[in-house]
This record gives sequence, structure tokens and C-alpha cells, in this order.
Amino acid sequence: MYDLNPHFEPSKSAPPAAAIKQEISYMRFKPDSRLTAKQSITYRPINPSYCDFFPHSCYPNFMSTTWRHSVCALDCPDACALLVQVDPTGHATRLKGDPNHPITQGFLCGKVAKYLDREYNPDRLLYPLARTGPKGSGQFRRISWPEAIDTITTRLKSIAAEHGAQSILPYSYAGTMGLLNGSGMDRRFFHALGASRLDRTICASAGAAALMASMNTRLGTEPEQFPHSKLILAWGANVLTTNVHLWPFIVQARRNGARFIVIDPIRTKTAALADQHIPINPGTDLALALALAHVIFRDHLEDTTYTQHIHDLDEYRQVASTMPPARAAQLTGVSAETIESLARDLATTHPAVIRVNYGVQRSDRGGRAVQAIVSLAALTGQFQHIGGGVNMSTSAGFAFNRTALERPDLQPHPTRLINMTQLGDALTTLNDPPVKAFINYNSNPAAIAPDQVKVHRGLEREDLFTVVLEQFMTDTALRADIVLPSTTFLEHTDLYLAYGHYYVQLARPALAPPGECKTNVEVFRTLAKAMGLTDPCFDDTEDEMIRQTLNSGSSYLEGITLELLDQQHAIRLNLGAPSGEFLPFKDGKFPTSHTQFISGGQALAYDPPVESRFGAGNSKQFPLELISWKSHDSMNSTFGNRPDVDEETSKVILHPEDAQKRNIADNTPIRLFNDRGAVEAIAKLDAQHVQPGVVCAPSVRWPSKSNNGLGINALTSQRLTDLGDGATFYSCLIEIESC
Ligand SMILES: Nc1nc2c(c(=O)[nH]1)N[C@H]1C(S)=C(S)[C@@H](COP(=O)(O)OP(=O)(O)OC[C@H]3O[C@@H](n4cnc5c(=O)[nH]c(N)nc54)[C@H](O)[C@@H]3O)O[C@H]1N2
Ligand SMILES: Nc1nc2c(c(=O)[nH]1)N[C@H]1C(S)=C(S)[C@@H](COP(=O)(O)OP(=O)(O)OC[C@H]3O[C@@H](n4cnc5c(=O)[nH]c(N)nc54)[C@H](O)[C@@H]3O)O[C@H]1N2
Ligand code: SF4
Ligand SMILES: [Mo]
Repeated sequence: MYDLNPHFEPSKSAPPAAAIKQEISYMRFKPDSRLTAKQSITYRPINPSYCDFFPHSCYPNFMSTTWRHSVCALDCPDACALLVQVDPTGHATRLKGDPNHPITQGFLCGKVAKYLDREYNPDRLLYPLARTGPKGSGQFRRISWPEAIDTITTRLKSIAAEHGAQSILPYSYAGTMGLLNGSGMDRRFFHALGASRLDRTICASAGAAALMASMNTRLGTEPEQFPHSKLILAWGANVLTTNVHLWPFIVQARRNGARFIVIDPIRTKTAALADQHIPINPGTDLALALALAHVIFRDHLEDTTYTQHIHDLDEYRQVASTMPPARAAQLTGVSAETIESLARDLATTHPAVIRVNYGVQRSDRGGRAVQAIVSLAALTGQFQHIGGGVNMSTSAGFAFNRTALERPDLQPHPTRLINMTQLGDALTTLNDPPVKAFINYNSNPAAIAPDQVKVHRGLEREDLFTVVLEQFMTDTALRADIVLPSTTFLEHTDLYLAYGHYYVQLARPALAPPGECKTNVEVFRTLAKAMGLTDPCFDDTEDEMIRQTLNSGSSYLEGITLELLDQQHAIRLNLGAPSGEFLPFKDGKFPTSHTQFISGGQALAYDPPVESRFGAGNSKQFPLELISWKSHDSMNSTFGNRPDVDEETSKVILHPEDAQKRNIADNTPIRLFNDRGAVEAIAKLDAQHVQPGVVCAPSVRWPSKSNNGLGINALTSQRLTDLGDGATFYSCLIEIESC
């Protein structure tokens, strides 16, 4: 029995903690003697005795010290190429960035440089577990894989028979960016079952919708072009923390004379190193972008050769005319003078590039804000120049055959779509049918989903059957009925796209899985068989799935094969231009359904955010704006078990003025609250970092680590963005008191 929940009173029969630690301590692997010693890395499908249960595994040769290639699978635009040093016993001894990868350039971020700590962490889940105590108690017993699979299939079959298959809800996000383990066999399984589908909106859907509404695709300026830029705007983009491999390209540009400006409510590490930091009131970027357009139109600074390609230029001009700098200054907190000079700089400097990351779009007006920002690049003709344009995402370059990978055609009938941002409601109020089975992988909703009190209440329903595929005992796994131990990206084969560059990558297992860990692909393949699903796609090997995914007919993927990826590991997409010269919108032509840039015109008209100091919400009762942004040394909640990460994410930064009003001293415990929930933290006072009225919380801490078992998302809401039905994490009003 395992008792891992610090908030639960352990039952009298639970064994002492020391015994538990011993039981689940990491088991180091012995080399498989059936493999022959070779200098080079060879990969072959074998069926080692410790995982006979799954037929499709393939593991490397472990007989010589060698460097093996891998790919960082974390949800990060950089998608780094890794080199793993592996000793003759198969144990990894070092991890570094691949010096030959044009974006990785031989270095890793701090969090992944330490990844071997995670790989070999004694808290790693190694065996399937079944719940023995009440939901969320953290009491489990070890079970075998056959028992786990049998229990899951028996429950799913009876739930589907009683409530219909749509009462089964999968939940996943980008714990791994690998296509096979992230959106491959799992999707096939749930499609064939006829389960509810999940609308994956938690991160980027407002920004994605904005890009589609303006350019009808998701392409962005290559990092390799940044050194040519003369003006770089980081708009809601904390480059040094969340996209550090863009930084060397920015440094090069600055050496060549470029100016670097950051627009961010917070003085981030990136903002502190900029030529200019423009602190903006949270959620008001739409007003700023329209005011910049206002000045550009007013002073006839637009690029008229390019604006002929803007579909509704007149409406755009008209809407911009409603946002003179003086009005925008009141809304945004950015002075009219700064707005005037920024507009002039953007219109008259070529090339200029805007790096807009996802911070901007996590607010009520976030979708239209991004659309208005992207429109500025069209208005000023930046798309024509190497080193110009907008960089938000490069993901449309990876024109994979998603239909072959995910097989939506296996659905017996069109199934309902449930927005992952509104999980709290889905688990507590949804009917027709209610959610009765919840299968979670690559995500930790008990920590990362908004309106956490409701999410926890839902996950703690005794009548909800929950299966969690995990590497660690997260807050979500704690609330499961069955926990299945998962491989890390160092242990499985996968194919990778990137959203910050244009290199497709393949990773083979560099290490053997510890204990009885399985890949998501293996688990869903086995579950499919056990559920009696007979489509031949459930027999596909990883290699077959990769071949199917690469076979899309898109010119971007032409000639990119599994064999070539095995040899080269990373291959630049065939974008029709050499690296650093890809200008997809040079001639003002945008893809298929509309051939012109859509500025959004009338739709861009400003209205205030719902929940903000300047909105219609209850800012009197809850006067502080909370930005629970990305912590530097973590990745959402993934490294929440690390003590240093826990310390970083237990702090909340507020302005001394706000602290003084509430008698809060530096480094003292505080309580943050609103009408959705409350969370405890440690106050950090900093007059430089935040403006008065704004509070920032590096996120996402594990709720089980805090005093009341709740994390920062106890405060955030399930309200959706204006475009793309995304999450509004950064439109959040709170009050604070000392405790
Ligand atoms: N170290 C680290 N790296 C990460 C992650 C992590 O957790 N930690 N997470 C990964 C993931 S999932 C993602 S989606 C990306 C996200 O990468 P980013 O979008 O760069 O990260 P965020 O911290 O969400 O937001 C960026 C900046 O937007 C600012 N911001 C917030 N609200 C507003 C606003 O209204 N207007 C403006 N102009 N700025 C605003 C924040 O203060 C923040 O500095 O990072 C990835 N990389
Ligand atoms: N307050 C607040 N909340 C936020 C955000 C914020 O900025 N502030 N950011 C939001 C954003 S942008 C995002 S993207 C989401 C991220 O939310 P999630 O996608 O849930 O990301 P993580 O919290 O990193 O959790 C990923 C989990 O997947 C597991 N995992 C990794 N690889 C594998 C694998 O191969 N197999 C299996 N089975 N599991 C695996 C990891 O162990 C980890 O527990 O959080 C959102 N929530
Ligand atoms: S998290 Fe990002 S920067 Fe860090 S190693 Fe992974 S891909 Fe590279
Ligand atoms: Mo994200």
C-alpha cells in the first residue's frame, strides 16, 4: 500500500513511509545479455523477458559507452535535439544539447539539463497501482499489468453498456510533444470506442484561431532570420524563460544594431535585458495594437504595396480610428508618447519582427489581441523581408497526415466535443451522458486546469472511474482508481514537430524503461485489443505509424522518410527556400480558403476584458490582477516534485505599495483568494518586477505541496477567450491578506 497524499489522514493499516520508499525505489537495469556488443547504436525489435506482456517494444544495444540521440519532448517551442551519454550498463551519465542542431546549438535550458534527476528519481512510478482507500487518499496496492488491463476493460465495457461510450472522456495535453505518444494510438483507441472527444484548448487555441483568422495558416518567421532584424518586439514573450534558444539569434541581431523591445506587464528576465521595456496593463493589448495602427494610418506610414493584400483594409482603418493614443494610454497604461514612437519605429524600420508568444492570448480579449498584433506586420509590410514578420508558431510547416495517425474515421458516429478548459463543469454538472470514466495521460489537470476546487471535486467523485498514465504520483494520479507507470521520452520511439522552428525529428529509445513502465502507444494498443477492437491499425508498430504520418503528400515533407530520420535525426522541412530565406507571405498570398490577409476589420473593435481592473467585473472586491505565468525552472507542473521548483512556485510577487496597504511584509505567508477559491503562498515584495495592482505567481505548483491542498488554479476561471474557446488564466482578479 502506498500513502502519498500529505493531506490525507493515513489509515491505521498503512505501512511506515520508509517501507514504501523501499518498495518503490528505482530499479536499475541490467544489460540484456541477448544483445551483442557493437560500437554503433543499433535498434531492433526485441521482446525482453521483463515486458513480455507487450509485443512491440524495441530497445537499443546497451553494450558500449556511447552518445545516443534523443529529442526533448517537453511542451516548448525549441524542441531541442539531445545527446545522451550511456555507459555499458545502459545507464545514462550525461545529457547535453546537440551542437549540430541549428537551433539547439549545443545547449539546454536549466530544467532539462537536470533531466537525469527525473529519469532516475526514486519517486518514479514503476508498477501499475490500484486504489485501496477512498478517492484521493493516496492509498494504492501494486498490481500486475494483466490485472490492470483486465480491470480497466471490465469497467469501461460496463460503463459504455450502461451510459454509452460518450460517458468515457480522454484527457491529455502536451506532457510529451511526441506525435505517437501524444496523439497517435490513444486517438485511434478513443475514436474506435466512440468516446467523447476532448477540445484541447488549455494553452494555445486563442492564438491559433487568431493566426487562422488572419493568415489562414500557422507559420512564423524562422529563428535563423532574426539576426537580420533591425527591430525585435517580444510581445507577451518571456524569451529567456520559455524559448531560450531564440535568444542567441536575438543577441546576434542586437550586435548587428537591432533594437529589442519587450511589451509585458511584468519586468521579466527578458524585459530586464531589453533596450526598452513597455509595461502594459494585463489584457489590454488589443487597445495598444489598435492605437499603433491608428498612428500608422493617421500618418500614412502603412506600406501601400503590401496593404493591397489586406482583405478589409477600410474596416481596419475605421476601427483603428476609434483608438487614438490618448484613449489607449488610459486603457493600457502605456503613455501616448510611447505609443506614437513605437508606431513610427515599427512602420519605418525594415525588417522588424514581432515575437508574440502565448502570454498575450491567455486573457479575455487574447484572441483578438493576437489578431491585431499580427495585422500590424501586414500593415507595415514586414512579411516581405528576411528577418521581418511575426513569429508565434511554426506548426503548420509540419503538414503530417494526421488522419492516418489519429484515424477519426474510426468513430462509429460523430461524438461530442468537451472543452478541456471546462473540465470542472464537465466532471460536476455535465449530463446526457455524465462523464463516468476519465482516462488521463500527458497532463496533470488537478494542478493545471482552471477552477481547481471544482476539478478536484469532480475527480474525487466515487462513481467516476479514473485511469492515469503517469511518470510520477501527481495530484491527478493521487485521485485515480488505476495508475499506470509511463516511460519518459528517453525511453520510447517518437516523431517530433516543433512550434518554434522547422526541423522534424525522430527519437529512438536511448534508455530502457525502469520497472514495468510502458509507453502510451503500448498501453492504448493493448487496451484496444482487450476491448475487442479489431481494426488492423491497432497492430501498427511505431515505425509503421511514423511512415503513415510522414506520408501526407505535402511538399513540405517530400523526401523525408523514416530511414533518413534514423540517419540524420533532425531534418529541415522542404519549405522551398534555404534555411533563413523562407518568406511564405512575401507576395501577400495567403493559403487556400482566402488568398488575402484578413485583418479582422470590424471584429477587432475594442471592448474591455471581462475580468480586469478595467472591465465590468467585481474589481472592488478583488482589486488585484493575478498573472500566474511560467516559472523559470519548471515546465507547467512537470517538475513540481523538485524542491527548488516547489520553492520557486510557492512565491507570489507583489508591489510594496500593495503589500503595505495590506500590512504584508516580505517573505511572510499570505492567502490569495477570490470567489472561486483560496491558496496560500509566500509574499515576495519587488517594486521593479511588478506594477502596483498586478501580482505575479510563477506556476504551476503541485497543489499537494501547499498547506490547503490547492494550487494557483483554485483562483482562475473556466471562462473562455474571445476566439478559439481558450483558457483565460491571466484574466484573474483576486485579493490578498496575510495569514
Ligand atoms: N521555463 C518554462 N518554459 C516553458 C513553460 C514553463 O512552464 N516554464 N511552458 C511552456 C508552455 S506550455 C508554453 S505555452 C510556453 C509559453 O511561453 P510564453 O507565452 O512566453 O509564457 P507565459 O509566461 O505564458 O507568457 C509570456 C509573457 O506574457 C506576459 N503576459 C501576461 N499577460 C499579458 C498581457 O496581457 N499582455 C502582454 N503583453 N503580456 C502578458 C507574461 O508576464 C509573460 O512574461 O512556454 C513553454 N516553455
Ligand atoms: N495558472 C496557470 N495554469 C496553467 C498555465 C499557466 O500559465 N498558469 N499554463 C497552461 C498551459 S499553457 C499549458 S500547456 C498547461 C499544461 O498542462 P499539462 O499539459 O498538464 O502539462 P504539465 O503540467 O507539464 O503535465 C504534463 C504531465 O504529463 C506527464 N508526461 C510527460 N510525458 C509523458 C508520457 O510520455 N506519458 C505519460 N503518460 N505522461 C507523460 C508528466 O509527468 C506530467 O505530469 O497548463 C496550463 N495551466
Ligand atoms: S524545455 Fe525547451 S529549451 Fe529546454 S531542453 Fe526542452 S526544448 Fe530545449
Ligand atoms: Mo502551453
